[in-house]
Amino acid sequence: MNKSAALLIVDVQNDFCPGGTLEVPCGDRVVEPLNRVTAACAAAGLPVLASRDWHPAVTRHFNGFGGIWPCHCVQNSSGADFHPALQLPKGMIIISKGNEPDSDSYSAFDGRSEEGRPLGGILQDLEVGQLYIGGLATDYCVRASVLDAKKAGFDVTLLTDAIAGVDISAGDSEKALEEMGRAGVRFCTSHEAVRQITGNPA
Ligand code: VGL
Ligand code: ZN
Repeated sequence: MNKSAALLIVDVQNDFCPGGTLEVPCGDRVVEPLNRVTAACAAAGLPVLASRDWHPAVTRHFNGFGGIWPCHCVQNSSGADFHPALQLPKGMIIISKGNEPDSDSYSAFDGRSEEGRPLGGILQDLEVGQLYIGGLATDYCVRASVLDAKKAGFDVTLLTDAIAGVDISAGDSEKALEEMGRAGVRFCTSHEAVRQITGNPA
């Protein structure tokens, strides 16, 4: 049986965008290319999934409680909302992660849908074989989600114009891209992805 493709949008939330509490430089630049691929998927009937960082107010992930990060993406806060310009098609699946107060849960594969189903199982049920992935941040949640997707056996394509990194240390995103490349991840732009999805020149 032919397995289908799907789009996984990682953590495109207000707190990771300009003005947010854990601002990724130019984080909002991912929105337009992601919307392009989302529209192509919606038109082709392919699943779109969006992960969100969904932390309790007290978690070891935050610097007030032993972690390294400023408070961000607290459950039900406006900082945890998806960026307002991100287009989310009807029927898209939200994956929440980081709800546990003891873990960082960078990977979307640590997350669950609103019905409590893990991402890996959802993708299996949808008979997804190929994942296009983009979002925030290249060196943390995108990296972890991409590597987990490869480990789980998916054919993974990273959308190179739809990612942005935190780069706490200069070069972190570069290193993450090299690591993903070594793991066998493919790279393409949102325009190339649209061409692949629609089979038409875009
Ligand atoms: C992320 C740092 C802390 C991410 C989440 O989404 O990449 N980064 N929490
Ligand atoms: Zn977080």
